[in-house]
Amino acid sequence: METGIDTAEPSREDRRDEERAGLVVVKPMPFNAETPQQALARPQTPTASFYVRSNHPEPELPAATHRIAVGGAVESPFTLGMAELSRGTLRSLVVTLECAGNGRTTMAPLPEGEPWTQGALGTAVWKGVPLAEVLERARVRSDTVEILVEGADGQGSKRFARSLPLSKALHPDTLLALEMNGAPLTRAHGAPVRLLVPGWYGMASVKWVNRIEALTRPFEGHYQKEKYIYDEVNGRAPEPVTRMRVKSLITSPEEGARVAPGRVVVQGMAWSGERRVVQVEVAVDGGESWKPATLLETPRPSAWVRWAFTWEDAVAGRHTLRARATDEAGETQPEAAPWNRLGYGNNAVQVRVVNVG
Ligand SMILES: Nc1nc2c(c(=O)[nH]1)N[C@H]1C(S)=C(S)[C@@H](COP(=O)(O)O)O[C@H]1N2
Ligand SMILES: [Mo]
Repeated sequence: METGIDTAEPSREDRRDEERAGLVVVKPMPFNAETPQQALARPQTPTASFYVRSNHPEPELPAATHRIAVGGAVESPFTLGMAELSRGTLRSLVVTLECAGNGRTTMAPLPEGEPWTQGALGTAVWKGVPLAEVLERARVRSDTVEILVEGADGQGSKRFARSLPLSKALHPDTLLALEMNGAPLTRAHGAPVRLLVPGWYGMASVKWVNRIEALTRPFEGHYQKEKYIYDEVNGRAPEPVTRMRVKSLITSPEEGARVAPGRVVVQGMAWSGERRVVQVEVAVDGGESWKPATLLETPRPSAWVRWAFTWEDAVAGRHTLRARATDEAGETQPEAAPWNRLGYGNNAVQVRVVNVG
């Protein structure tokens, strides 16, 4: 029977459209999109809903033939295929990734850059081989200070490349990741291999890894020195953007939601770079009446923790809810994050408006 329905296998482009259907598009080309609010309420962000931040069009690297060149200040340079890499020591980690520009749109005056609201954020299970294992095989020379990891996207001086201090590169949790949420990486998230730097803002987790190089001098490329720096903050010298600042998010009730009077359960997430979150507090309406929320799981480093708070006697009308996280180093979210020219690291307490009644 002729149904008019196309039963052919979806084309690669159709599949890409599907992959992107769950996202809030910020820019179609290069593709940049936020995780939708509802997906942020889940303990792990489904890959199809996980934000995408790409500075250039996405390269397409065939897993079967792609090789990473490992060289620079090493005794034994080599190239590494994906099958060989996957025979290394595989580790799985739950890691929260947040773009350094997340929350930029609520900084004033509005900085330049992609207009991220609060959805350049997600948590996934990542599987890969420690970068340290690859560096060990290359035998990094003793005068090495940084490890450069280069992507396959962007041209010339705008090729996406970032360096890590040797200590962070050698950390056992710093992975060359091949999988996300139990499946091979999708093209948008860096297939066939990306770096994963737990606890650091997303820019460190270089997608589409092409080349790894041991450096005897600090890297000064565009994405190291001109972007991803805290620039023009009260006349201080620029500082590199590294670890994710302590932050929290209310996931329920959703923005603008209407809820019944009485008991309202407020829920959300909280995270802080490589550190554990130790406390989340909630304030109903303005002022300083912060009350402790309950952490719903044992906090782990580098991943968000879910929390809940019971708002006992919500009365009809419009109310504001705020959440504020504190980490094991005693750092707490500020009311306003330090303004900087490129609008990075906005971990200010957020205001959620809800209607009761
Ligand atoms: N090669 C390459 N890697 C990259 C980027 C990029 O533009 N090119 N963007 C970085 C930034 S700024 C972020 S926030 C994360 C986003 O990862 P995702 O798209 O998988 O969410 O990738 C990082 N890795
Ligand atoms: Mo980012």
